[in-house]
Amino acid sequence: MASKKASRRGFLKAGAAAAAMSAMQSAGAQAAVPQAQPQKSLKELVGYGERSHFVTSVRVPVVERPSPDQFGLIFHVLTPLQDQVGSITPSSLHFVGTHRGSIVPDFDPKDYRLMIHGMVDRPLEFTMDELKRFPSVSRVHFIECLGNHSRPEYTTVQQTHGLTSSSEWTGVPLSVLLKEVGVQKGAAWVVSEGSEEVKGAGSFRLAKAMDDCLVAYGQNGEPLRPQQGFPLRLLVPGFEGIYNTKWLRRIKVVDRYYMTYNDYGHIQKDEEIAALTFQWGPKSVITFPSGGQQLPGPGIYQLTGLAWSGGGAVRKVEVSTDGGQTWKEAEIRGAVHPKAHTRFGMNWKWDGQECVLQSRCIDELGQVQPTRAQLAQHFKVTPDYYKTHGVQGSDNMIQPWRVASDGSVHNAIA
Ligand SMILES: Nc1nc2c(c(=O)[nH]1)N[C@H]1C(S)=C(S)[C@@H](COP(=O)(O)O)O[C@H]1N2
Ligand SMILES: [Mo]
Repeated sequence: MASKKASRRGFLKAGAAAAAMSAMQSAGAQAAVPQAQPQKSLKELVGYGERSHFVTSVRVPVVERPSPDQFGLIFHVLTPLQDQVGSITPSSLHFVGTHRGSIVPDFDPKDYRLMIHGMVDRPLEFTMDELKRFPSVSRVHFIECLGNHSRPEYTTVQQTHGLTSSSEWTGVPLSVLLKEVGVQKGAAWVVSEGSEEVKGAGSFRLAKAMDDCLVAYGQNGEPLRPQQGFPLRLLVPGFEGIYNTKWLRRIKVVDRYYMTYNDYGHIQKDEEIAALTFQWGPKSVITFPSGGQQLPGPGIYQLTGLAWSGGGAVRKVEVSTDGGQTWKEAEIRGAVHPKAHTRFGMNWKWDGQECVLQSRCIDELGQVQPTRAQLAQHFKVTPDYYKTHGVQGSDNMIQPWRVASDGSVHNAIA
């Protein structure tokens, strides 16, 4: 290994060379022999590709409830954040928010209609083809379910944070469609409704609808996946997941807040907590090293993770490797989009001692991701409160990971 005086570049080179050496030794220094992939149907693979069978990363159900359950229904399933590279979630690994007992509907886009009505001059129904005659926009945004709570008993980042994913969504700005129908004076809220049995309806302010919402038919370069709302969903960027109505069939412009199915289990008496369930605060998590992973030994690693905020773009991410005593700015490694997962990373040398790793996101509004202790102080509870209670509002608290001296990594929420 290089001396202390060596440049960082030289040091990294030496580290990489040592790592390559040990990898070769353990492989018996034999070159891999290329082998044909087992293929299910060559014809199918010509039409639509498949990942390598060596890649096995999968979604898993939340700890609390199996999916599918005994009735064949899907509850929440979690994105494998620990395996992801870059900042876009592959569509097939996008988390799935529960549809509360409904099956995923199977709509023929030819028969599909979106209706916009209520306090408008010209109530209109749009076919999919008509929607595609409006200029499209493509934007990268995260979706995150309010159920994304970290708990001491969760062991992996998939369990603590897997109810968030980020995609490039393509569609028509809702503001364009609202101008088309002509919003009347006195209108202040919109109600959006889905098409499955429980409808997944929700209300939010007209100001948000006119700002950055999208009526989306595309996801990562192709039509939405059925589990994400094929053929049409609403994107309410930065807001709690529940507002992103899937299988969107109706938007009603109204003059007041409408109680909807979304209020079930979400309505809050405390105004401050209620406000916290609209827009996500700044949030981040280290995905490597994270809970359940194993470091082979001391040396240089790429510490990496994702940061995002409902308040806009990520301005910077800071990382602490000493339990929060000191913080260092991480590198942003990839594109920065407002209200989207943003990849960060840093070169990190693990000396083999037990340590606690944490990241914190600072967004373009200057909002700083809080620790559990800070949140407890704010809500006037002891930090122990969160051992047995959920977080008030949405959970954007800093996630600590403890690296034990044997290289194993653990959830350090205490
Ligand atoms: N129609 C409909 N839309 C819905 C829901 C629903 O049950 N029905 N669930 C919501 C919830 S709670 C979340 S978190 C997001 C999840 O989006 P995803 O499944 O595409 O990840 O969808 C929202 N949209
Ligand atoms: Mo959700």
